Amino acid sequence: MGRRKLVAGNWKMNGMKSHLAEIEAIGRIAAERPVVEVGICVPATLIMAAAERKGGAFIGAQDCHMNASGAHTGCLSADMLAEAGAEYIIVGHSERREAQGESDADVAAKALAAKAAGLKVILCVGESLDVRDAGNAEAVVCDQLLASLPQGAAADWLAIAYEPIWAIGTGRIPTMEAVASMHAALRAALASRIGAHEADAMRILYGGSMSGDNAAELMAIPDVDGGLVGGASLTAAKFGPVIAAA
Ligand code: G2H
Repeated sequence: MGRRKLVAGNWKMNGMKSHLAEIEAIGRIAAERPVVEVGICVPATLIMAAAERKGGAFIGAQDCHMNASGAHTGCLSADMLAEAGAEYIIVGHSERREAQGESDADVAAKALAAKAAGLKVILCVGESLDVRDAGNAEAVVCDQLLASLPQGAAADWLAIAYEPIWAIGTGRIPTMEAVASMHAALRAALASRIGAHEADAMRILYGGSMSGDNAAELMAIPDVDGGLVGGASLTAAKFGPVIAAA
């Protein structure tokens, strides 16, 4: 055990230069709470400027191409993002799996590309409401995790984020029992692939409407090692209480 909590903001397609003051404020909060690893995954256009203002936080990206370079108009490589100042990257977010048709194999390839560029990776998995209602969420999400897991997955460069799709941006979250059960199932699935020791060291974050109102209860669950936070990470006023709860 002894996993350091990881709390990462995911600004999605939000954030202009006028929001850099929030990065500075979040960076100050992070510097005051070094027991928690805190960061913000910003739009790529903000990475350079955010990296200059990050304080005690890390700056992350939200996606990369799986190739290192080439004829991929409009895409960004992991090397480019790292050079700009990103230290982390989100891969496999459900908004990309759904809207951009990213497959599990794509997600694993992107994770490997990110690792090759020296980035740490937050790999997202999660079930739809149909799957949850059908009662087989844990089996589906564990299968998704194992299919998305890159070769050489290890706790020093990879974290998992469990994000039930129906909880994203809706204000709804699963019961604490359901979160606890899912995270335990995911850790067991990890152990089956990478061994119990490595699985025990790997952080499994919860994501989906995490906020200052529910973060303490969620992060008190033994297998919840932090959060991937969307709407509640956009300002220091909202993100601060989540960081404080970790
Ligand atoms: C889930 C989460 C951030 P929100 O997508 O990854 O967003 O906290 O707004 O539900």
